[in-house]
This record gives sequence, structure tokens and C-alpha cells, in this order.
Amino acid sequence: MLLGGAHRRVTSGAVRTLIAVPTYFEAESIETLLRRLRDAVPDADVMVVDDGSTDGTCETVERLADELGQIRLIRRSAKRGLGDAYRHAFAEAIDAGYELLVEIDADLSHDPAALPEMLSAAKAGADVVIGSRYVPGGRIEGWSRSRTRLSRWGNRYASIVLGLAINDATAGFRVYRSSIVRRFGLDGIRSSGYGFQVEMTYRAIRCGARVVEIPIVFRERASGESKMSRAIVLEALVLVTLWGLRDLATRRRSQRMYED
Ligand SMILES: Nc1nc2c(ncn2[C@@H]2O[C@H](COP(=O)(O)OP(=O)(O)OP(=O)(O)O)[C@@H](O)[C@H]2O)c(=O)[nH]1
Ligand SMILES: [Mg+2]
Repeated sequence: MLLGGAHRRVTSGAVRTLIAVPTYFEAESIETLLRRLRDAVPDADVMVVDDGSTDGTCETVERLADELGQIRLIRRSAKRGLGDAYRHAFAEAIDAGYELLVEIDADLSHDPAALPEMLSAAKAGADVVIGSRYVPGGRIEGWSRSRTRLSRWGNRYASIVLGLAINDATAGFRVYRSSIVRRFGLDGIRSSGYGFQVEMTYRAIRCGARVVEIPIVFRERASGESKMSRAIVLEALVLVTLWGLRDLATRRRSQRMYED
């Protein structure tokens, strides 16, 4: 059991849910996020995976773990990327028998109030639920035009190259059914930034996942600093292109075998 003892208060019949929160210098927002999560989904357990923040993020998480319960902090010593943090959390959660795995940023860009609807969609049968900025009703508040354009075109590129038919493949607010993650496995996942979100989507779809996009409002972080970098964008671009080329080569090979 990942979280136990006096602090556990999962009601009988509740689907075991683990919310993974990667943090890197998020002292200004983590308390609000954890309180909002507890209000929105009181039965869910939370795992914060921190990569060496020295701004008080971990101390705040520890204080809230004592106060609220059902919160666990994983402290790692060096920055290993968002994707690596989620891999760590999900691997532990799968071993511990959680059925639903949630991804959410710590910077309050994602509103925990949207989670009950997203979790309902998973409980109703979706394998992956994406909190989507690019379906009707979804939107972004506070991003510059160039940032929005980069995200929009990045998404279009990934969808076309990988044939995903998903409007927001880079979204970082999600619910996965743990059975689908077990099916495609976390070991071979290579990317760490936006590429991680695309890679998880791509692998899930290749395993036959039912993906549902639910509109959300994404708000630019109000405090703290962005960890977005050119390297993260480049990683996603290179990996998506490589996967697309690999798919194309596989299709050509099977077409030739069929013709021979
Ligand atoms: N553990 C861990 N968390 C990270 C790392 N990089 C980013 N994060 C966290 O991942 C989440 C998303 O990172 P952000 O910096 O908000 O990236 P973004 O949302 O793509 O971009 P902006 O919000 O515009 O800055 C936040 O909760 C970060 O603290 C990392 O290397 N390790
Ligand atoms: Mg952010």
C-alpha cells in the first residue's frame, strides 16, 4: 500500500486513485494546489515527486502531508525532468495497485476542480482522459500569441506525423487507467518534456486505448518560473519525427511483403 495508516480515508467502493505532482521550485503554488486537490477529490492519494527544489517546496509538502494526510513526498537530489518524475510515480502506483493515475502540474495552470469530471470519464470506460485546451469549450488564458502558436503547431505536427487524431497531445493534465499503462509499459519511455506527453499518448493509442478529451481552461502560471526550454521543444520535435519515420518504414515494409 502506498499510503496507509491513520491518514487513509478512502471510502469503501472508491476507485483507488493516485495523483502525481512533479515539482521543481514550486514553493509559491504547491500549498494552494494540494489544498484544492484535497477539496476536489478527497479520496485520492497524492504523490509529489520533487527534484531537488531548495525554495521550501518540500518543507511545505511535508507540513501539508502531516496536516491533510494521504500525501507522500518523493525527494530526488537532481533535476531529471518531468517525464522521469511521472515514470517514477506511476511505477510505484502500479506496483501498489492504484487503478487510476493522474497527472497535474504544480503551478496552478490546471484547475483541480476539473478532476471529478475527468475521473468520471475514466470510470465510465476511457483508458486515457486528456484535459484538453483544443476542443470546443477549452481555452488558454495568459499565454502570449507566440507561445500559443508553438503549442498549437506542435500539436498539429505530432497528430499528423503520428496519426493520433488527438487535439491536445501535449497536454499535461490527464487521467490514465493503470491497466493501459501496464499494457504498454513505462520502461521504454524515453522523453522527458512535452515529448513525454506525446509518447504516452502514442503508446496508449497503439495499444488500442480509448482516449477522451474533456475541455479545460489552462491558465498561465501566476508565480514561479517556467521550466520550459528550447531543449524540451527540440526533444519533442526530434522524437516525434523519429517515431513518424519509423512508422512510415514499418508501413512500407509490410506493404512490400503484402505485394510480394
Ligand atoms: N520533478 C520534476 N518536476 C519538474 C521538472 N521540470 C518541470 N517540473 C514540474 O512539471 C510541471 C510543469 O512544468 P512547467 O515549468 O510548468 O512547464 P510548462 O507548464 O510546460 O510551462 P510553463 O507553465 O509555461 O512554465 C511543474 O509542476 C514543474 O514544477 C523536473 O525536472 N523534475
Ligand atoms: Mg506550467
